[in-house]
Amino acid sequence: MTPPSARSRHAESDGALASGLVVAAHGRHVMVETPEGRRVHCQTRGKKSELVVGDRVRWLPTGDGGVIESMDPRSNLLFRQDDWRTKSFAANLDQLLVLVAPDPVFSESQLTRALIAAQAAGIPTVIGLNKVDLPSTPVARERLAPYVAMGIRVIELALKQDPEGALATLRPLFAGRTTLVLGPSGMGKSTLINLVVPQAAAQVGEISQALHTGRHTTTSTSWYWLDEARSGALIDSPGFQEFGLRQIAPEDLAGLMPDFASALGDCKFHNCSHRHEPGCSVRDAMARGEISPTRQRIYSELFDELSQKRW
Ligand SMILES: Nc1nc2c(ncn2[C@@H]2O[C@H](COP(=O)(O)OP(=O)(O)O)[C@@H](O)[C@H]2O)c(=O)[nH]1
Ligand SMILES: [Mg+2]
Ligand SMILES: [Zn+2]
Repeated sequence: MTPPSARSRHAESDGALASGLVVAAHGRHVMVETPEGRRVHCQTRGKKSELVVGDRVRWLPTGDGGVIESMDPRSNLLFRQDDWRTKSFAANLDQLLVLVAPDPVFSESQLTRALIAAQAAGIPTVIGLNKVDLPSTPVARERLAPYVAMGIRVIELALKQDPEGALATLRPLFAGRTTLVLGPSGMGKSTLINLVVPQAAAQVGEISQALHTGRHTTTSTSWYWLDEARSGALIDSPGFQEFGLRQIAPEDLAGLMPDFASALGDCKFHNCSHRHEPGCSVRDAMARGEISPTRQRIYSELFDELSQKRW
């Protein structure tokens, strides 16, 4: 039976609930921004919060703070699933920008994993090749050619050497949208944030103080407004070592890799793994040179990884 206190609490809160956007989350502590732009330090009722940056919530004002009562349904959630834990990046994204560069050399496996996670979550992705002023740029372009061929947009940037040119490319891409920026360290993520976000440090400084994270802001996910009107936003997520895709079944992998997906549908075996079976339309496409050797290797490695039992 529902205790009377819980029932009345619910009845009371119905009329008084406010809406808001989660701009930072740390344990049970959540920073909620009201539609007017006021930031309220809220707490969740449960022990641990599932809320992530980008979530929309209903909250109940309590003196100087608030209590989260519910979360609105998400349009999407980008997350990675390592062997033992799920790490959510952010929710309700319009797009993902993955930043790479010729130097340090980026991992194509990490890039592919981010693209697969985004595809599985239904989030459009753009690849940003930064530091195109460097002499090794043609090598990086060559490595990205298969991604261009499979229909992914690749934009070229020289965030440090040509900030004006970078802004001309990025402003229309970011305008009116919520964009998560991901990238291994050293690719230019901080340079990008500082270039496009007014008062970047100030926007996150007070939050980490208020939530008592006691950690440097780069270790938690940050929300940045791009304009006074708060119409466009960037989300900066901390770097990662692993990018597990345990949420994906091996048989779904090919369908989430566009170069593989376009070759699907004509395999002799309905449960074809596209690795050694005869009469495989994906392997036919490989033989015709339509799928790059690197992508084939990554597919194989991922297929094995996702096929392994966890226990
Ligand atoms: N040559 C070159 N270096 C850049 C460019 N953008 C950023 N960098 C440098 O790359 C290094 C890493 O940049 P940073 O923004 O800290 O990368 P983060 O680790 O992804 O945040 C710094 O030394 C930057 O000055 C660029 O367009 N060209
Ligand atoms: Mg950085
Ligand atoms: Zn096949």
